[in-house]
Amino acid sequence: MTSSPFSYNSPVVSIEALKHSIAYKLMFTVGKDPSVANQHDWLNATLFAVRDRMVERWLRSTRAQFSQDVRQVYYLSMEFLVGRTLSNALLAMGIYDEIKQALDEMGLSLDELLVEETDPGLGNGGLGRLAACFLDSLATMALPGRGYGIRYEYGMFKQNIVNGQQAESPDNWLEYGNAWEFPRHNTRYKVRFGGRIQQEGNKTSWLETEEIIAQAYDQIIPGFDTNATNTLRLWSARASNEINLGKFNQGDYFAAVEDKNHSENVSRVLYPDDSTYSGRELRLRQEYFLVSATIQDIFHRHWQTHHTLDNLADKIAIHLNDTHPVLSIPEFMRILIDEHDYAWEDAWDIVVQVFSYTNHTLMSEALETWPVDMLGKILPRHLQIIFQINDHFLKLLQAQYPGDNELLARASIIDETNGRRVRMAWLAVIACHKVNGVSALHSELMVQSLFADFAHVFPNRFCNKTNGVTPRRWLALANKPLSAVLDENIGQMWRTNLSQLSELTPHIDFPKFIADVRAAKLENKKQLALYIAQELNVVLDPHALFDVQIKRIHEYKRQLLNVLHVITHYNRILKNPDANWTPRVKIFAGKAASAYYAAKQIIHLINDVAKVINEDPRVKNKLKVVFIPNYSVSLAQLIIPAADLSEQISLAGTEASGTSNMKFALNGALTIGTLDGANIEIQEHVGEENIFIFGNTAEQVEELRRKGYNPRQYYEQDEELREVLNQIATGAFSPGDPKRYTSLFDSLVNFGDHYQLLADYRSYIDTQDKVDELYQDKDEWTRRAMINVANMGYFSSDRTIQEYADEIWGIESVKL
Ligand code: B1H
Repeated sequence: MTSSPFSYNSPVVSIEALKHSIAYKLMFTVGKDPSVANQHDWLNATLFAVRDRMVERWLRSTRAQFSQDVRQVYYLSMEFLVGRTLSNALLAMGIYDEIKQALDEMGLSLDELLVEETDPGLGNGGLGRLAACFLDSLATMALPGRGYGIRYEYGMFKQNIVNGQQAESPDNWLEYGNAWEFPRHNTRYKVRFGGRIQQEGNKTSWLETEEIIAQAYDQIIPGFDTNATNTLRLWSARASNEINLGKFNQGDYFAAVEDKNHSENVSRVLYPDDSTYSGRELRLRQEYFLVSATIQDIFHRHWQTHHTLDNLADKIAIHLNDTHPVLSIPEFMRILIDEHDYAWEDAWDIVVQVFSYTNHTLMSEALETWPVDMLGKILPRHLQIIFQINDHFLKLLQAQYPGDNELLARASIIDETNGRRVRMAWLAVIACHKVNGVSALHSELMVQSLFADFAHVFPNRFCNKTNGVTPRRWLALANKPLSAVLDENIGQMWRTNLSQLSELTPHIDFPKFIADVRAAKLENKKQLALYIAQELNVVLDPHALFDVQIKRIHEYKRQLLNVLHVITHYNRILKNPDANWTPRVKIFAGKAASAYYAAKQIIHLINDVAKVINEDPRVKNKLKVVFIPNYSVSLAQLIIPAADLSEQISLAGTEASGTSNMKFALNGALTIGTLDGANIEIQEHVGEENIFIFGNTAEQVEELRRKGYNPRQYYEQDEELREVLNQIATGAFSPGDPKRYTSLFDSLVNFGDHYQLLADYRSYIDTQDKVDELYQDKDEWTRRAMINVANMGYFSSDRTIQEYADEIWGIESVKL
């Protein structure tokens, strides 16, 4: 074995042994004869064979964590968007090429099997994917941590485009089984709802509750090039009585079974909306379901080793991925006080040391607040504890700021301004020793706006942890052509030490390097073009500029601003067809929340515009527009490496961080973006000359709002903009339904243009012109793209996780 500092040690595996275990798994675990096995059977056989090899590492890791009795972090999240597992596991174990060869010799293609794997959609977008990147980094760095979430039976809905519009269908991802999970039939906890409180002296009991069962399903999270692994534990709901025997005996069979269905509903489906908080009772039940099962499990594990809860704060850290699992706090208090007789102060002391919380959004419509009545009905004891926490806090505040009743009303966990509601973010801030934002700008705005009062009360509580992405999935796995070029020039170690990308800098001036990089990009673009030809029947020129905006569809992300550019560009081509246009392909993908009308209109408009432009013979190859349906982690892995231009054009001050911005730059795309979220830090790292920044800053946005923003003024003064908006309003792209977009027009021109598209339009268009110009100089474009890649080391989730480990959780790597 080599031990060069430029490459990883590869394990010694025999191809024959791999072939044998795949064939064995097909027969004895899948239970099929090779002569009748289909692709999916072979995929499962391969998954099982690989999983077996990983189990050994897993058990060893878990044993090491246990025996070294190190402090652990538990990462609680309602979403984990892990993506497909097989390819990642092969990469982590260093047997990708070996399995490929083994399958090859068996007459099978690894590439064909890989795309057979269902991509579990257990998340909405950035927040869920961040959780998955964090698990990957924790495992790779041998940091002791576990993810806890919900095993939704239905993940994010599937998106079809029907007549230009989004149509949703259920994502039954477990239909063909999930070879990667281990059901833990003996790890079950009761989760209780409803009931009443009984007070006897000092003792409070929660009685007459309705019960359901949470059952654990475990997944191995492999670390890259290490024996370290971690666990993702997902909970699935089971009815506590298989069927309601009372009703069954009364002969009401269907009512008995319906009851069972009712309780299992808790883990049935992911809420597919990450921008407006739902307020539904089922969501509250889901959140408590995750929390209750998880906290019981954590206490159980701790008790097994320590036989006391007094040292909890030394041994565990619990992290809340947004407020969704914040009921953990009253649950933790409840167990210590009601079940273990702790005094309030002692329990509270532990809570504050154990818990930490990440805020992911400042937008009021996404902040969780539960009506006091609803919370009291479903979790009466928790509501009581929340009131008590609030009392303690308000007393403290009163002592510190006597007479400031307005402050008291603002900082109270109970919002009395519209009905009585529990502000979950307030609860998190009051109970956690650390609260972080996800980019420098967002963390700064967080203490200036949303948490301004608390920042005075708890000056050391707030901090920033800029997001990152795992280079394993987002470069090594997604972009093999570019990875090969990197390996050839700087060795392989960037996979676990992304800062080493900076060693590319001296290579950037070599024509051979630039040519190799460009060839890699072209290969990726051809792959994507092939997919688009097959799926959408649109033929693309892979030499055109691939301009990509892929993310959830939301007004604040301003896909509509991108559409305004598309139409502007189209108009210009028609006016001057023979000019030297830089051929462009505009690529969109993303899901709209099913009840979000404005977002659905945007999808409709993109498809309407695409149809008109793609069918206009005057445009030819100068401009093409595609909307790729059903965006997912696996589609992102295909699309991002093929991008030349990354659109990160949210209104400044609205996108907390963004993470696709990092993935694109890491894969050699140039960014066009506003000074928002992590774009700002990307600019600082890659240099102003190597990124296309436009539009108002967060401060200017605020100032415009303060002074009274009048979008109509831009409409009236900018002729080109006016033409575009009039075309949309009068049905130029919806001739069969000319009024289709009048309300969209009104929302921009007459009803306030909440996300200030018109204010940024001119600067955006002018910047897009600079993009076109630079793309004409292919070498210079590639040079700048590679300066981006060379400076993306900071945006590895390994860096982010190291900061959490050191500054928030206080955990250290285990020795293996
Ligand atoms: C982000 C969410 C989110 N922010 C509510 N907030 C949800 C809110 O199901 N819900 O109720 C789900 C998700 N997601 C994103 O987090 C930010 O918009 C991104 O800017 C950020 O990069 C990402 C990760 O920090």
